[in-house]
Amino acid sequence: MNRPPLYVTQPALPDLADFEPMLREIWASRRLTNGGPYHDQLEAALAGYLAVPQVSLLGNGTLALMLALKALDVEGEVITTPYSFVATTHALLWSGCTPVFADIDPASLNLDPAAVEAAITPRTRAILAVHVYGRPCDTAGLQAVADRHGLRLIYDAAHAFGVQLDTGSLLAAGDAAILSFHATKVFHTFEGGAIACRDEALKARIDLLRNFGFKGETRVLAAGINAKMNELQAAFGCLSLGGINAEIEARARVAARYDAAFGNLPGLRLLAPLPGVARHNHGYYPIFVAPGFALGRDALYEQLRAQGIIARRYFYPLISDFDMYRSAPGADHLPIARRMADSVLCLPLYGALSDDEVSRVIAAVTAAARP
Ligand code: T4K
Repeated sequence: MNRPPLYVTQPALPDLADFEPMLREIWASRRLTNGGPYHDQLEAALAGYLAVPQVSLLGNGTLALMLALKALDVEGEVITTPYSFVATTHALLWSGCTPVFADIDPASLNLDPAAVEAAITPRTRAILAVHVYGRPCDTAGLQAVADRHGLRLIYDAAHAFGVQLDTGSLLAAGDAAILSFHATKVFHTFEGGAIACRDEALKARIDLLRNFGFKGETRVLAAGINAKMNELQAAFGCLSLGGINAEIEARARVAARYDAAFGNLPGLRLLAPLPGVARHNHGYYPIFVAPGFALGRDALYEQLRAQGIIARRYFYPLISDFDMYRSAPGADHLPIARRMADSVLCLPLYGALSDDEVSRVIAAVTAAARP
């Protein structure tokens, strides 16, 4: 029987019929980009939904990282995590900064504040932390390190759309948090991104930088770039925001079935929920293949692939293991990050995954666990 492949994710799509009137409106108005009505509507809607004071829409998450660094005038050394998508570190190079790697905490898989503090030098200017898989960093611990040493604190929250702490939005932590609205994310606009922050003046600077640095028609105040989101993407975002809670709930149901099926499989480690999280977004479902499992991680990856289950090794290799980053400060001693990267496998997780498809993934992983 030829079954269609199951990918690690699939973008949620609203009914095309609901998008058509929006397209007609855009056609009729000929307002395609440069801060049109859908752009402004989405910016306001996201500030409300995400419960953050300021949101600036951008072309993608990578540009958001670059603009956050630029808007906060970050130069010099920036301490960051090796356990992320390569865009996190690339943004530092594009911004003329020097990445310095520090190890992660084994429970959160995010930067360990003690390791960050140990990596500080007189040239350190900022911390770029990632809420990997939408799991919150130790925001209080990182803020304390940043405050003690006068550093900027930027969060790559590409995975953390809609994550709420008991104390409020995770995106309110630090000087700024960046989001990705790429097609593979819980909330997407095909491509897209944003910066969330608390400071109105910082938002004004980001808004200037995303449009070439223009202030009005005749003045350019900074070496800005083109990082704008267009009206098609923004209209799509306005529409799909209406379905986001249902998408997250559907993902939560899939994750709960995986939890129940894999919780006691020998040699498989799942991530324990972190304290203080009021709402998770279920963007990813990582499992960690330990020595007690019947197969090694790569053998499991191949075996699932042969059955049309296209799991992904997010995040392997470590960023610090790519040739271009191998000699970066800190790259040679990251034992916890290395252990996680060598054992991780992200299973298919998205709202449209059917019960039968979830059963198919569970059956395949469970069968592989038998020696
Ligand atoms: N910071 C972090 C922590 C990030 O994870 C990312 C991006 C960024 C920053 C940068 O944000 P952006 O500049 O991208 O906005 C994907 C995404 O391209 C990337 O956005 C994401 N992180 C990263 C974790 O994953 P790939 O190369 O693994 O994607 P790809 O094309 O192999 O897609 C994975 C699966 O998703 C496919 O097998 C099928 C499915 N898919 C994908 C696309 C693009 C679809 O069904 N439809 C689609 O249109 O990088």
